[in-house]
Amino acid sequence: MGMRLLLIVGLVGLVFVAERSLVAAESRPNVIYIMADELGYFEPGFNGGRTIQTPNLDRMAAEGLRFKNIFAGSSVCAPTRCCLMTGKHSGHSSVRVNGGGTPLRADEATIASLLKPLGYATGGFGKWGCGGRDSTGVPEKHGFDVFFGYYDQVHAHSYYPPYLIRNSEEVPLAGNVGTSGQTYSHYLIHDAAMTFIRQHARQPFLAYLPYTPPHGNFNIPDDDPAWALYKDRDWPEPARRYAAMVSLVDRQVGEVLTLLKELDIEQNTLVMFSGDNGGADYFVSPDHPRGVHSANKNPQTGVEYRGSKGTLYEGGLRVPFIARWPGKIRAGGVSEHLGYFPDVLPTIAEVTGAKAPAEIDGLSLVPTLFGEKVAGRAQLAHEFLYWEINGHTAIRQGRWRAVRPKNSTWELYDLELDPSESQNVAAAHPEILSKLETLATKAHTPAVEGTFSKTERHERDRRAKFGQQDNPHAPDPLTGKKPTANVARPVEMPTKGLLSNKDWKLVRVSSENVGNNKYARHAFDGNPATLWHSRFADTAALPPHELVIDLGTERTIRGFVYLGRQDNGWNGAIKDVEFAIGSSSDTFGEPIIKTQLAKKKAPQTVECPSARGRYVLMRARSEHGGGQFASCAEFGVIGE
Ligand SMILES: [Ca+2]
Ligand SMILES: [Ca+2]
Repeated sequence: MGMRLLLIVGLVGLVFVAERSLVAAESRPNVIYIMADELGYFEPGFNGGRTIQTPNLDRMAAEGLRFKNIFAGSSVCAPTRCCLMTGKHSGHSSVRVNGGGTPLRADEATIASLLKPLGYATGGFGKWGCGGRDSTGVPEKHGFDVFFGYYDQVHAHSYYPPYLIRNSEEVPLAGNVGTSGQTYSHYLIHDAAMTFIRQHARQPFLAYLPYTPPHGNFNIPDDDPAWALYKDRDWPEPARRYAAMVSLVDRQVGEVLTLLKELDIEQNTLVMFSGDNGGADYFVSPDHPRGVHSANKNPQTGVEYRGSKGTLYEGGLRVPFIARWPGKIRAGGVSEHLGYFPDVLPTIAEVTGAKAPAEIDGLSLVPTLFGEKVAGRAQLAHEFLYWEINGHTAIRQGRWRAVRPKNSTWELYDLELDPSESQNVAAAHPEILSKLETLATKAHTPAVEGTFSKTERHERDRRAKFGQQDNPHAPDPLTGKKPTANVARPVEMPTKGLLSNKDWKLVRVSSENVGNNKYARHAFDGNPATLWHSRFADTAALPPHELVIDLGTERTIRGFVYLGRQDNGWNGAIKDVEFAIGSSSDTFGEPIIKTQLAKKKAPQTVECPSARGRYVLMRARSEHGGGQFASCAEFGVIGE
């Protein structure tokens, strides 16, 4: 069936359904959509997870329908939220970059703007990510009566911000300075969501709960009951905090379901729960190359999904996804149906009697949710699923999946034979690849973002991550603009005994965070306020992380000096490290010294046996936080 014919069938189906099942105003159902930020596909118990306790989600899945193949709209936070809210895929959506506050256009319909005219109370609680303050994308201009939480995603990096946002106004949080404080923001967000549901129990409501946990910082108060479940495990602390944050969300989902029962509205409420993008493979180690919690590796079969958050392989896009509606959705079902986030808008439109806009890419999941008999029609299948982000492109059609990584050529995978995308079969099936390429080319249109009327409040929200909201000279925490301003009193490197770095050249680096201006050359530019950081903006690079430097001429070397990052972050503080000296930049022998660095701001000297060489290598093997990053503000060489 050609794309056009399928499209026509799809549109006719939508119009037909919208008219046939127009829901009587007095019986319109409530809709709750809960989304955890970064939850990996295999992490919840209902998808096989073994390290994290999710009893409430497991019960919700058992009482409802578990989708095995519903994919995220995109592989990072903001673009995926845009697809969810607007029903468009990422070749048609407006928010396609992950800067944090990129706005929806004023003219775009969202799930909330469709439901509001039908008499729905519409509330959002958590991380918006579809437009910063004073932009065309703010939620209160897109159908939400109230949105409480974070508008900008950089603001949302902190669980102790000095304030949260409610309908573009600041709500102060007592005792918070950005990096720490007394008021855990997510408790307030969840409380506000519960209050909203309670207040609107007697009228139809939409509650959109894009909760921030378990997205890092990996913070949860020590007195939270979820922390007690993991505090004594032998994982790095961030891995324990992460698990506790997932169990926190699990507990809160349980509270929402209990509240529905208490209010006697669970028979009239559709609840959906999902992750937002593919798992990030957090907390990797030699024993756990795909992370302690195995986000993209089936703990039961060992089958892995390639890639993780930020990529467009399966691991970047697979999310846990369940739906529950007692009496409407049969309990304990499992669906293989292939769909993605753009399907959520037409699904909610159909169950509420709203009319979905014509230009969306999603297909209602109602026949799958309620059964084709009840729905009175078959489930429509997508002709293809399409994704793009940061120059990467991917398209899926049935068993076939074509992926074009940034600046590379198309790859083709047969997911039926090769779910891990390990064998590129492009050469064996040129006709299939050619067809998918054509579809992908047609699916892409240039992004048209919304706009800001002014940016001061938006920039203030981003600085609030570090409690720097009142300092207009502080740098943007994501872009690093004005980097020196972020460092009040950077520690200078010692000069005595160090070789001059005037003629040094960077030979190579394992990865650098170009998107954040944290270049490798910053590790020896003489400015302690600038730093090298390994890549994390789109996909995280895995350790080891290396810097290779050409000293310009052969030297006698007696040691090294490491200066950790001087801003407020500890992310990237190197723990296990080794240094090597060579006469060629291509081959280094055994490291001349292996040691551990401390987590501190002061320069750290590592002495080594005296050796001669022109090239030095620093190899970071682990980070103090147990994460996959490395950073360095300055690197010095002791010698003559
Ligand atoms: Ca995310
Ligand atoms: Ca520097």
